[in-house]
Amino acid sequence: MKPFYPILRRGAGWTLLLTAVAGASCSGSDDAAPGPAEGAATPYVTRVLDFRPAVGQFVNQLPEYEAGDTQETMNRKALEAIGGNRRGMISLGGFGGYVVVGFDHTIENRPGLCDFRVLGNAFLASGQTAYGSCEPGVIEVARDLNGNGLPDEDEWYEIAGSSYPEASESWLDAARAAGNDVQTLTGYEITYHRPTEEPSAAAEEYIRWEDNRGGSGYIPKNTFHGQPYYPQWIDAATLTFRGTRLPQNGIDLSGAGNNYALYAFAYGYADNLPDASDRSAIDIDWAVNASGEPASLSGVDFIRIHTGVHQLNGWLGECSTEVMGVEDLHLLGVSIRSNTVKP
Ligand SMILES: [Ca+2]
Ligand SMILES: [Ca+2]
Ligand SMILES: [Ca+2]
Repeated sequence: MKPFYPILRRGAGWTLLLTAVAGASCSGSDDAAPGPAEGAATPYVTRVLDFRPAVGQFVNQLPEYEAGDTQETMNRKALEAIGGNRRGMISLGGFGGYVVVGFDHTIENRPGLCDFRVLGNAFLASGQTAYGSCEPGVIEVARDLNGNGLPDEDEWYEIAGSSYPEASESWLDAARAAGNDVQTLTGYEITYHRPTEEPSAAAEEYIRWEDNRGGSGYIPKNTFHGQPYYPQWIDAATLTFRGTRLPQNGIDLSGAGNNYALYAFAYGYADNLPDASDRSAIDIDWAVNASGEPASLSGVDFIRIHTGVHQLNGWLGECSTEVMGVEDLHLLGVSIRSNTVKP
């Protein structure tokens, strides 16, 4: 049976879901009026329209699920974490999990300059420039062209990062040699199954997944995180996510499964490079349509981030993108030339 509620297929169902969620959150006190607010613009997130992590070891903890929570209250908790300049953290779980955020103004696309960055907890290992904890999230942007205060299906565009539409990173040969799947796959789709029972200890065959390329497997439960990994406020028996999947960037330097280095992508992703790095900044000019052609947006009103890598990294667990906020670089007076980030 095709699940209705959590399905992320780009179609009417998703739009309806967003409408329902955003409509509900409009009654919340934190929610700014949709659209630009003259003179009152803040550089940060003011709305969380949809927080929908995939399964993962930090899910139901970042933010914390409590009995009785609903999609609306979890959206609010996500906003409490990453709204404004609070720099709390939400985890998007494994591949496909996502958050959709909005602002009290349109983030302007200034020619030749990067326009925003998504904050995360990525860092580089001591003394290293190539790897560390890099868990890239794919970024999509929407311009509210019809002015309804919501991101509609036909308003989304993907930020073409360094591995779009094909993988292109300096470390791909090493990753391939380590046995990684190093393809970029657009239109990748994965379905996770709610476990029939919650194991009390670590379990290898914990949460079953299948993709639309004939692949399948399990997300294990590890010894460090004992809570349920499947989002507890979602009743559906399966969760399906769809989007661009990036090359697997975790390489076990030990060869024994205990020292995973997560390699950084060159540019264009969330939670991939330290927030202070210019290469974490995004130029709206990189947005492309489904055919890979430039979207030519004058600005963006909504940003969607999903975990881009589908990989288990030994005791580190599944790759999961974390989000800590978004910054409008222009409102903060930060000038980063786009051609210094994307050569
Ligand atoms: Ca720009
Ligand atoms: Ca719209
Ligand atoms: Ca992270």
